[in-house]
Amino acid sequence: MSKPIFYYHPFSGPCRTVSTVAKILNVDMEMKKLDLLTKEHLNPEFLKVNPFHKVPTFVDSDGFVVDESRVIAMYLVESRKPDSFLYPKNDLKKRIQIDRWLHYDINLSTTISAPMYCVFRGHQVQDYQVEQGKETLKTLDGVMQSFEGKFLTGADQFTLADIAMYFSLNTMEVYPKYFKFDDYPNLKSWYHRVAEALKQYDTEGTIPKAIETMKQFIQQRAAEAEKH
Ligand SMILES: N[C@@H](CCC(=O)N[C@@H](CS)C(=O)NCC(=O)O)C(=O)O
Repeated sequence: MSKPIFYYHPFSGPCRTVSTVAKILNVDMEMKKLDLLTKEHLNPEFLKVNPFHKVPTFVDSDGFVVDESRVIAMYLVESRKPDSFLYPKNDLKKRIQIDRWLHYDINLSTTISAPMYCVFRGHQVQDYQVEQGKETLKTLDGVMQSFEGKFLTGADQFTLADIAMYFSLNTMEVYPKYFKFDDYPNLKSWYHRVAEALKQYDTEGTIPKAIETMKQFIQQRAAEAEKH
């Protein structure tokens, strides 16, 4: 049987969520990089696979197509290792907690990455975007005050929720101009906790390398925008 195909871009946080989950579960995928900058994701061949033209997109060995990073992550667990600690099959309340955080993360990631994407696209960052992000992070940091060394479900073990939210918040590390981890100490320590926990699965240091490359790229974009 052929390997499943994974369409991705290395700068993409949602793609890193999926590749990390695949790594933890030992899912061997054929990696197909789509260069978003040269609009490879808009080519007719890929549009047939995913008319929403988004990465990550996962095509299973039988041709079944899934997109949306959090859903791909759930699918990988359900289809490969349903008992995994990442999304435990037989613990309804734990799963609902994970779902809750995954849903929360959809909104969080959009809010927190909005200013960076404005810079990326050469648009003016709006005050309301920064205010909204700061309010969201302040609330989250307050909630995390009670976490004391734990992960999002309140346990000692990370889950899909921690992975997805960690990669959503990579943007704060990549472009700290508007949102700084130092302003949110509880969030900062959770973020470092997840980074530490993921190290054992990222033996080649792919995650910090991707963050560093992305950092350089966005700084270059910001410098270009300031010149105009
Ligand atoms: N909610 C989606 C977001 C996916 C997404 O926005 N992907 C971006 C790269 S990070 C993309 O493919 N952009 C190309 C486009 O929108 O055409 C997920 O979690 O998978």
